Amino acid sequence: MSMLYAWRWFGPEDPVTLDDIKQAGATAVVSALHHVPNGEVWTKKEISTRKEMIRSKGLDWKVVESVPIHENIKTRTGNFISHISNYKKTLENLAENGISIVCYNFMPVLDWTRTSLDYVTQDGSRALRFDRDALAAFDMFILMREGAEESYSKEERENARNYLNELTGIERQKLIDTIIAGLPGSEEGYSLEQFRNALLAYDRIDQETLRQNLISFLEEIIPVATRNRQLMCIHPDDPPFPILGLPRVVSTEEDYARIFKSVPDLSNGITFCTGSLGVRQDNNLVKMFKRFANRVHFLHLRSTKRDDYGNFFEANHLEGDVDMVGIVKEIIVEQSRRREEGRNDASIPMRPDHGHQMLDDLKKVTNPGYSGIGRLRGLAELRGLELGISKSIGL
Ligand code: DNO
Repeated sequence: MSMLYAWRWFGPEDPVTLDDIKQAGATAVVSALHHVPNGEVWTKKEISTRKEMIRSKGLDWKVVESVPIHENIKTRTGNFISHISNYKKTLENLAENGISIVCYNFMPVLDWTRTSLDYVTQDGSRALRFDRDALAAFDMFILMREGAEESYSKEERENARNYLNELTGIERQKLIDTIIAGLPGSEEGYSLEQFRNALLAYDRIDQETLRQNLISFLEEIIPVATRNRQLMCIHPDDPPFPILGLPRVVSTEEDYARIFKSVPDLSNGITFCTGSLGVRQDNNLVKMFKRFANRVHFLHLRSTKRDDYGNFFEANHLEGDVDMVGIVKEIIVEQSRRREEGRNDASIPMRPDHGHQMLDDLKKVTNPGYSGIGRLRGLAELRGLELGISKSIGL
């Protein structure tokens, strides 16, 4: 039995079509109703329309990524009570449509963050990259966040200043857009002014408060998911360390352990994203996977390559710092264990996460990280890896 090969599809506007996805070797789709404003209920009708669109091409809408969490829920301010009740209603409506795996994240203000979307790698393909000096330059000298200097050492401040001085006006604007205009799948995009205000909402929210807010949210929604036999899977912070003075609570093994200890139900699970978690040297991914294997409801497989300064770029799927061979072996072992237990979630849904912009995709406008050919390469490599390991260990 193999993983369930899935592919993220952003909906009818996605330049990579459902027909393309079938040819890539995926049988399932990961999708979301991105047009529904964050915080509103996804109606049964809207969900079934999307589901039927996918089914008509012979594919299955297996995972929702993401039902976004409104900022009011993260900060427990404003209308958070009605937003949580809408969230529950959305879960009910998804369950009625037979959709049982729901991915989400609890990153304050921004979903995933990069500073460059077209970093040229050694072979000429383009990758996403995170550069600490670029982020620091944005933070201190463009956004001019109050107190930002305190987040950086003297050396970092100087490096950031030098970085900024090298930028042309166009590059500077590109940096701003990359950080705050919203990467694919993010439900929020901001102007600089809006962004400053959004950060202010976290002025009095430290790491422990944010963690408590997450747990309070889980205490409300996990019982609903359990009743509906749904699996919730929280995506790690990307990058998995604090940025822009914001707290982070889903970056390490200890963070996950605390989340699961507080709300132990099995439907409180994880989107095991090797690329996000792998950015931290102190995250031992194989160890983490083994510890939480039972709760891995969804897999994002990709790799990153970091340097000693804390910069990283997205490497080819089987290269970089992630021990993909070790992880895929553990996935196979876990799937076999579930099969023996007679669990109906023995085949874990995965998607090849991100990919380089390469070959023909270099001539197209693509969703950064989500071009067709780069992910096709990733999926092909990962399927081959799984098959090879499976055969060699006889599982
Ligand atoms: C980036 C993605 C994230 C992810 C969300 C999950 O490519 O992995 O946008 O979908 O953080 O809620």
